[in-house]
Amino acid sequence: MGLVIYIDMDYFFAACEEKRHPELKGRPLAVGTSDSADKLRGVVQTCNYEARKYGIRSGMPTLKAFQLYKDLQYVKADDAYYEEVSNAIMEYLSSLGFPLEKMSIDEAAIDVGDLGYGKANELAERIKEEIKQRLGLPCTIGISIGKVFAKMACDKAKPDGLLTLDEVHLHEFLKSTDVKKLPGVGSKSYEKLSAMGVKSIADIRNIDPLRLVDEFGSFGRELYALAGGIDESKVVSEERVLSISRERTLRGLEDQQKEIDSMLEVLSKEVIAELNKRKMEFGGVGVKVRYVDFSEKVRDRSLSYYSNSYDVLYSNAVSMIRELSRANKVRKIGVKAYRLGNMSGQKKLF
Ligand code: DCP
Ligand code: CA
Ligand code: CA
Repeated sequence: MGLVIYIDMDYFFAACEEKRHPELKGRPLAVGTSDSADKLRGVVQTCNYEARKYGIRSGMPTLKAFQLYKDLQYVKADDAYYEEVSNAIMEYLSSLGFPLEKMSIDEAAIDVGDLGYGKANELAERIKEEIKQRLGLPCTIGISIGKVFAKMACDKAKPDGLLTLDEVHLHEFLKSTDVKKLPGVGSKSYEKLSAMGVKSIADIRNIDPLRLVDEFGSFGRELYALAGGIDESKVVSEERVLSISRERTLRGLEDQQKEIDSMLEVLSKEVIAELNKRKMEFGGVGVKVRYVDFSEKVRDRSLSYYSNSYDVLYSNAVSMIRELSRANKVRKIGVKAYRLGNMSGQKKLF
């Protein structure tokens, strides 16, 4: 079974804002759902660690956050921007060449196989460094035998940390960690487990596994395994790639059509590069346009042949996107190659 390296970005939305507005750094900052003008109505989506010192947390009404710290800096969330940063992180991680599973907008697990703890630790240090250098963002990394323990190691090492739970440390960790830290143990399960005398994760081993299954169903079996240091959660990578797409936000230049055309060239080149890397061809082209009011339109077109040509991708994409971008002001465009086939496999077929 392969080791898992688990990466979770630190205070993600707020870190993205600090990156593009460095003047926000160093003082409490929250990112929330509502406009700055109407900021007392919304909810805090996240905040930097300076704000956490005052007890501010994700999910808290913004009003409460301002009560906790009246000079709080506040920014409205910009989902499109965080998505782009997320894509850049995932692209970098997948370029490492290991199976990768994206777990959420700001976290991913990679399976480094039989690399061993020493090498995995070195790789994790490099990943932290590269994400900081290339993207200007801090992250925390956990390493262990499965996704659950690797994520828990990551949680424990936050922020800007790195923690490896190898066999030796894992047992100590299970003995000293409160059972409510286990992913999946909510307040109900926690009450039940407490009533059974369970405090640490390792304490679960004192309970008859049949009783655990009675109480918790198949989750009971998993609890028993985890408590014994067995984590079978594996990285599930997107093995069957259904499409390859790239998208980007426009800068909003005067001549929108010109900007769209040149951005489409760049995006098409990126898609072709990704196809070539995977030795794949496409039999369909799609485009997506997001307008300034956040509405979206898509178009796609199946081809009567398979191709890996940039010209085929670009010319189809550009004609569809012109049609969509004539009338409205565009904020973001995307291009997609689909009906993918393996180049060697295709030749065998025909
Ligand atoms: N998020 C949200 N609403 C929530 C929780 C999170 O919109 N109630 C968003 C904002 C977060 C992002 O998801 O930046 C990632 O969530 P995390 O739980 O990973 O938290 P952070 O990355 O913000 O902080 P950290 O991981 O350092 O604790
Ligand atoms: Ca995070
Ligand atoms: Ca996360």
